[in-house]
Amino acid sequence: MDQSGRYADLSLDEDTLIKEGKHILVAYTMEPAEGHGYLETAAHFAAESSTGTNVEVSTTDDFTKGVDALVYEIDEAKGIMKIAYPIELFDRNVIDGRSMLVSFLTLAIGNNQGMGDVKNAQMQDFYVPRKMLQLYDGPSKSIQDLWSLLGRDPQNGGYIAGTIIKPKLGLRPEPFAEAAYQFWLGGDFIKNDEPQGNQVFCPLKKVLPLVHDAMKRAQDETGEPKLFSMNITADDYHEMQARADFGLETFGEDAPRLAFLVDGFVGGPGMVTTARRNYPEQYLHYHRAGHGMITSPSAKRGYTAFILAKLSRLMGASGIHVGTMGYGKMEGGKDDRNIAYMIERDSADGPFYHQEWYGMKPTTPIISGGMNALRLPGFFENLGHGNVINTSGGGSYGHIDSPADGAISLKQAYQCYLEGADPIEFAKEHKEFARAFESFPGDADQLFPGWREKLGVHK
Ligand code: CAP
Ligand code: MG
Repeated sequence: MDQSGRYADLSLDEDTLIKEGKHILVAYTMEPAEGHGYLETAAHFAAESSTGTNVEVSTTDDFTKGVDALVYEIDEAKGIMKIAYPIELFDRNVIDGRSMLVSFLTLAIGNNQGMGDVKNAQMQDFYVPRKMLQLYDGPSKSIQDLWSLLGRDPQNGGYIAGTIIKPKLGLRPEPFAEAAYQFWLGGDFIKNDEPQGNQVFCPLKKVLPLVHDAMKRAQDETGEPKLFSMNITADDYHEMQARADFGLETFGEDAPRLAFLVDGFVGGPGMVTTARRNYPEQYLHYHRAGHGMITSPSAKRGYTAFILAKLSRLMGASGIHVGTMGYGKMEGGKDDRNIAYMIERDSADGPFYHQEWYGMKPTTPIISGGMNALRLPGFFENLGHGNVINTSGGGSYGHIDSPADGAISLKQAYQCYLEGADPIEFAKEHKEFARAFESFPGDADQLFPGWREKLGVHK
């Protein structure tokens, strides 16, 4: 049934829709299934994503039609459709009247992902009007708070050198805490790896006190504050709270420097919001493991990594992994810097929409995945700054001298970028950075051909 007479109005003007501020606008790529017209399929998509189904129903009244989602633009050649969703469609909390991202997802990326007349559809961008933006939590803590906790200029604290306790799983409490101590002798920030929690070989209640002790010893020895991002991911929010409360109790006077990590993609908005609303004093670290199933460039469904990052800021993530923009091991390219700009700035352009954030706190771009000191200068150059958290697991624990030297090499990479120095020349004056060349010879060969001769290193 062609519903374009009801669920499409191509006369609508996007600038007017934005000025009126009564709709969330969404741009999708979409391919209709064989034998289905583009506008007809887009209209059905809008119906299923708002007030309709595949047939007319007798219970529809005029009010219903007033909150229909409407296709307002299509570009069949490019396979793009744009839909205006009246903000009244989105569910509001009974407890405080605020809105919830799960409602946006269940409509804008819900049944429409499995309809027979849609070959594929993927959300590419969305615009949130001011009155809707104010109904989402947004972050309670940001990188400014971390810079402050690290004793730096809270307005311009620069690069935060971090790592992930590696191996990903399999360390028992004592070696786990030792790995943390060794990195903290040179670095700032340690996160649990995304699956690390309360495994039987490394019980949380045994390992966390040892990690805190490692933090205290490292702080005493270096004279520098340290940060730990503790995984509180769990199916049951009671479990999340039990872990978080234990963490705060264990870290005691160091609790302000305890961030909470949630595997937010697999856990969903509910898990993120449990952390955001129950522990607003803690930096909320969003790990996105699993996102590749829909955000990979090879995917044509769901939504992109850009969307995920923008959603996470609305949910209240203090920081989210945004990939390595072609400089690390994960998928991605240089233009992914726009993902960072959208979550860290108060005004930014997405692929289709400009977004003003009206003072909503920024979400820190967290850079992780195959990074090491050699890859960082080019990364910073591409992004245009280093005001990020970088977690280099292999890049720290794979440094041939020590995890601490791995951490120092990361910080030196940032210094090299800030000075605009040639990395080879810089290496001649900075041992730990130079030793990163020997630690990661494959990267060195690829990034800095002839480095051995220039640095006087023989095989
Ligand atoms: C990185 C990492 C992160 C990935 C996730 C890993 O370890 O801990 O989970 O970065 O990807 O398990 O691979 P390494 P993204 O530093 O040793 O690579 O940050 O793109 O979500
Ligand atoms: Mg990991």
